[in-house]
Amino acid sequence: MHDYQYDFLRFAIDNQVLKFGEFTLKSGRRSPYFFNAGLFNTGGLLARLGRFYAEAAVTAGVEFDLLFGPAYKGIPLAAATAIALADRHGRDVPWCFNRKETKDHGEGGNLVGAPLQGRVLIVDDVITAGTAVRESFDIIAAAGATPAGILISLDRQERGRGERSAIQEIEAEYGVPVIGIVALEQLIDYLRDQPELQQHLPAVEAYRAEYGV
Ligand code: OMP
Repeated sequence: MHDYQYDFLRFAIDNQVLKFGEFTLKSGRRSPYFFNAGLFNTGGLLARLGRFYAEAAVTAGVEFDLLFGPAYKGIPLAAATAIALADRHGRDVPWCFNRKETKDHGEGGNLVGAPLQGRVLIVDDVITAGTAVRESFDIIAAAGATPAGILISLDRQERGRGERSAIQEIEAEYGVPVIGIVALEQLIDYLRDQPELQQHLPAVEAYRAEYGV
């Protein structure tokens, strides 16, 4: 595990973005943990979050020309990542986002920000079964741009529609990498290392045995 991954897990757990308990997921699965990126809800938290995203993108070495934040949750994440890339990595990368509703006045269109072109890195929160992220590929294809990868906070490493993980399916289908700041694997290692969190390990491991890959 990289230092930034360890720091990110501590950051997410301390701020109760990553919680343990019983949660129903979008897929209907009952999970013993949940990651709610909406709780990075102050300027300071968002600034720190952006630095983790930027660090993960740079460490992965993926080449991209533009960041795309899918509405709604990807929008502040792409903005925070763009700021951190400029402030911390000397890279002033264009970014844009979509709106969910079509605008019929003013500048029109569903895209806001830099033109959606070149190699596009999608910035989002979590991938479980991979339903949400597929829409972004359609938007990128419709604009004639090329997907470069997906950057997310947490890869839950769960089976998607078949036996492979949702992320393996996406990687195979679209031919791009999915970069998680952390994955379930690192979360489990982290829980093993923290005496006060070890109580959550059995449920998380049982969940991985049932739905994991
Ligand atoms: P999929 O569309 O199944 O990949 O689920 C991704 C979405 O699930 C995210 O964009 C969230 O809305 C939600 N989610 C979380 O935010 N955190 C989690 O830990 C799990 C989920 C989820 O419902 O699977």
